[in-house]
Amino acid sequence: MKLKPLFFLVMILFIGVGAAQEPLLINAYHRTTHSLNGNWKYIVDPYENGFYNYRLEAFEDQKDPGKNAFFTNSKPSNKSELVEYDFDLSDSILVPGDWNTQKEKLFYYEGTVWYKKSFDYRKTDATNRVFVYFEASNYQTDVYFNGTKLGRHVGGFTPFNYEVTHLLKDQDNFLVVKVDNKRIKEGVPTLNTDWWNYGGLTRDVKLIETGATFIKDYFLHLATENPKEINGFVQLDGAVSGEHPIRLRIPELSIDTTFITNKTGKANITLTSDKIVYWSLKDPKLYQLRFSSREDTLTDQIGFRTISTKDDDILLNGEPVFLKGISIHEESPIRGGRGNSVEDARQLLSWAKELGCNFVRLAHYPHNEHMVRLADEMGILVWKENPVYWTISWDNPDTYQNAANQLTELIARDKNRASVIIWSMANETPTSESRNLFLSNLAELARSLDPTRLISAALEQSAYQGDPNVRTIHDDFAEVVDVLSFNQYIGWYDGLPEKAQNISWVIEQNKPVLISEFGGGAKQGLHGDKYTRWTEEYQEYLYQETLKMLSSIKQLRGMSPWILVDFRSPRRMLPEIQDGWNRKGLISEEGKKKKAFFVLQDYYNSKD
Ligand code: GCB
Repeated sequence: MKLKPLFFLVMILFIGVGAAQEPLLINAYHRTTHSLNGNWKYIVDPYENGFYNYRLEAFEDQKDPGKNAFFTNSKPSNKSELVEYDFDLSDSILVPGDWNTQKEKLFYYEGTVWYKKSFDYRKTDATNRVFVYFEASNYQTDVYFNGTKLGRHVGGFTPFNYEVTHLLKDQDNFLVVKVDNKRIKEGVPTLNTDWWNYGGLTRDVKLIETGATFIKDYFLHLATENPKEINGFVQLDGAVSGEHPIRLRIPELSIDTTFITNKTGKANITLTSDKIVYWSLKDPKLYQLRFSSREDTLTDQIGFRTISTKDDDILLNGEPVFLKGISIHEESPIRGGRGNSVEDARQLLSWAKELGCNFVRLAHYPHNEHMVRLADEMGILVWKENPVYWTISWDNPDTYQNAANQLTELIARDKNRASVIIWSMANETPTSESRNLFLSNLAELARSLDPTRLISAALEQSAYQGDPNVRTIHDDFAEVVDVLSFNQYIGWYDGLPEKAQNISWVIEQNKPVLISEFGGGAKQGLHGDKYTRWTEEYQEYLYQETLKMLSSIKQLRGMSPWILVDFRSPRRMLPEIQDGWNRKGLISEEGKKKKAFFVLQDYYNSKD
């Protein structure tokens, strides 16, 4: 059955009401926090024995869950009592961190792991509120605090938080978290991906303490029509009825203005200044700013710039820009496994800079906040991507809601980052009526949450009018995007590198073209002639031929070849070459550059 647009509309309206998720506190970076990182106790639970009784009924749905429900974190109260687990006698694991690369026995594990952290915490003021904040947890997360369920979060790469004010004690709190990374067909992503399904509390966990009424959210950006005007809003949470003054100071722009909130605690912002130095690639200017309400103060660093398209140009602050990019997976080049530290981010972005990039495609899911914060500082443009990858369940309303929630959380977190210029809806999704509707609804959602950025998706190319030597983009979603991006693998999955010499392109859309992927595999240190697959020379040749071919596309305004560093993938098991790694990196997982790195570097340097 095909879903009708009306059905999706009803569903979108329903999301606001039905989502269990509490609204996200943005800018966790600059709030008063107490880290819960470090050692946590964990129990591996493949049969979800701590969640279900032997009738497979969830303990949490029972009147009396009993002590064997792991979220109760129980101990036998006398020597005869039967309790079949004990967090405190169990092994420890580090948070943040995936479990796969911390514990050998969990390398291939996909299922439930329970985490437990005990802690004391005294609020600085009795009226304050406290939230537990997770930067990310892959994939489905059930959170319990002092024996009470806080909620369930679905999606592995975006932040979420729950209020614990009324459950918090000065001593002996326990936070129990069930993380399940089983892949499921209706999930986002679905069963099939080309990356490692790292499980666990993969990013920081912290307590955030706020006043009773506090600044939950804000959005500041240049007006698209007038770059001397700063627009946006600020939103309070708490006892918001009545008028609340919120002061915004941006000292370097001599801005010191007070806004008054409406009945919902929101104030719209309009400011003008002649002095704004725009955030740019050469001068990524960030302004220090400070919001203060009666009970709260929050600082941030924000850059101001515009991003738009005109015909086939991408305009940054009104000037055409060519996106010299590279795709990146979120793996730690330092420790291996899921990346999550500021050092991981710095290494990846420094390599991108060395390559000559002014743009990175953070594939195929939202990366950690360090990446965008650093990109802001380093003057690198960023593509952010929702994990709608390959063939997901387009007709399933829950799948849509899940994708919409993840996109909403991503935009909530990153909407104040000047570096972020593109929200990508999806990667290599097969066209169909229900897929087109799904993606169009997502794009509409993104535009309603953030009308200031560009929308794209990594699409697929096909033969033009049946001629395999002429390629085109034939996809209804191409009408929706601002930047026409597509992946192509001529020379790797599609013939040998020199095939590129015979291919021409017909792009019928009057839009800027971005090649979101091309590439081929090479094992670093393996040498041979340019026709021998897996050698550095083959990959080098592929880059040379592909760059020549792409230069003939008149609307070409950027590219993000696949990929900066070799990354783990369970689809890549060829012994002695892949051994569990996708080898299309320009740099090996050990940090060694391959020959093709220098081909792309030369090309990018020549475009200055
Ligand atoms: C693609 C996918 C990417 C894969 C890559 C490959 O088209 O978008 O996720 O890893 O190809 O290496 O085949």
